Amino acid sequence: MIPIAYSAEVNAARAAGDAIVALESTIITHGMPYPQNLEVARQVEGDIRAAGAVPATIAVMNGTLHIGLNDDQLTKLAQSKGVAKLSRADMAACIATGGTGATTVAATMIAAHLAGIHVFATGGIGGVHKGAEDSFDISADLMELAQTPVTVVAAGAKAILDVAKTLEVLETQGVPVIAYGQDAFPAFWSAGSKLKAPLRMDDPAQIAAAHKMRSALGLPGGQLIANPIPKDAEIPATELAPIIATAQADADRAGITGKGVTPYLLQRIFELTDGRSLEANIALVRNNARLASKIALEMRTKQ
Ligand code: PSU
Ligand code: MN
Repeated sequence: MIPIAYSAEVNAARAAGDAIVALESTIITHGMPYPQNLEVARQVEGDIRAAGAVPATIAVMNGTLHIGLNDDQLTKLAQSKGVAKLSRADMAACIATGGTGATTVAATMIAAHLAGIHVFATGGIGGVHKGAEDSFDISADLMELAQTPVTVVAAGAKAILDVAKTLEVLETQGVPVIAYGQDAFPAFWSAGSKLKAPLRMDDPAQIAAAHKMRSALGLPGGQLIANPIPKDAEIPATELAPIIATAQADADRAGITGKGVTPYLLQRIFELTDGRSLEANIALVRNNARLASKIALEMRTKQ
């Protein structure tokens, strides 16, 4: 038996067959500093409600897998220090031993699928890190997209990653990568990039239809929807490149490895941009929540 707890609004939405959008919690505990993390978590949930869907923030707390958090639980999570970062490898151990942990994209997809939720909004996915040919640091998020049927809306992949290699792995794994409303694969803090996305769609209904067609064809796995950051919030890639290089060099010098790499780089870039990276991050997560809500509504109406 899985110790699983649904929030009141998610429970009601499940019973009524309403549209639900899953949200991850690592972005809260490891991706943004307090108190902005809590403000953003609340804003994103509000954006989803305003769009006519129901938010389900996912986390493990004291051995229970929560699908949807109430405001007390969200606040507690946003304030906690040293919370575990859970991916496919460690989620079961955390639940079985009564632990507390935030879910990454991979773990959130697993939980969303268990709960019958098909759509999930986040900021950026994990990917192939620069220097992966030596470190082998490739996020489990990519393999999860290949096996768990959840459509994930993100703003592309961060330039802290090797984005070209990330796209190669996604192709190898058979994951549809769909840019929304443009040809280029968006570069997280910037809307455009030199890389073309393998697929493009301009309509949330097409994205929902493609998700269902995968399952009809018997294909496992989900889809990655790459939604460009709104133009008024973007930071030019040329401005960020030297900052990312500095952050990467600092991480190497400090000997950061494994799960520590992504949170370290995000925090260092936040410091080096005087918080501007966070402003952009907030704008793009909210934008992704709005698109995910539209997709979730389409999935429901045509079921
Ligand atoms: N990328 C971001 N912000 C984040 C993360 C990635 O721009 O907060 C988090 C997500 O939870 C993602 C995880 O699933 O980091 C990937 O970590 P790793 O590279 O260790 O797999
Ligand atoms: Mn990693």
